[in-house]
Amino acid sequence: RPNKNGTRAGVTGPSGLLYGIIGREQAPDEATLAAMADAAYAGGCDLIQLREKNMSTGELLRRAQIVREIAARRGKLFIVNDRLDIAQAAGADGVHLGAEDLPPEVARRMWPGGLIGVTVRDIAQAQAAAAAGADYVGAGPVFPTTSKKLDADPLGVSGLQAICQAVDIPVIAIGGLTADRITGLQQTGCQGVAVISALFQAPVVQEPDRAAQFGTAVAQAARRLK
Ligand code: TZP
Ligand code: MG
Repeated sequence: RPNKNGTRAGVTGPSGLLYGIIGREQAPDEATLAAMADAAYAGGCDLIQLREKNMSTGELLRRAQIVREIAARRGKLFIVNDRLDIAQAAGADGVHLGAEDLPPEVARRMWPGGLIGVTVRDIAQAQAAAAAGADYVGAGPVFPTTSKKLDADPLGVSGLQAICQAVDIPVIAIGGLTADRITGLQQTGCQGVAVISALFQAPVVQEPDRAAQFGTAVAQAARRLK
């Protein structure tokens, strides 16, 4: 939903955005997914992306509906990875697309008001995503990560900065990010950070008493981004 500036709610803003990514490796069953998503929002996530590979459409839709409901209750954003159809069916705010998914210009035609994010590994891909109508790019991996098998070398802080300088849309850094490493991104111009393991590594979020503090260090580091 474009606002007056032509940007969309949520990904632009004065403070750094904390973007949590969760899937069945972190939350195997629906009750755990609900508890972890709720804890993540409580702990400072502005947005959660549901990222599931090789899951049946029915199961994915149910999991998307669970996170959608929690996001709505907390007034936070929710995005589905890969699947525009599931994102729309669940009433999500948007979809995140990679090289093997719908091209962003096609997704934009299908979903004019959706929040559309695109994975990029270099400047050329970032510029192409911006030209195709993406609302933000996810740039990475910035650091080595064990959460995804990747053939690309890490961008490093300077590679991330180069991408930030090359596009006008928000850049969300991803890959191997911890609170300390996020603090090291302050000069890059990235708008936010996307995080899997530093947020969702068991057992922290599975202890209800710790939910309130959950993610606080990561969230505080993210807030200090531009
Ligand atoms: N894309 C690039 S790195 C990555 C994805 C999905 C994984 C990030 O996970 P972590 O655990 O925060 O390094
Ligand atoms: Mg994808």
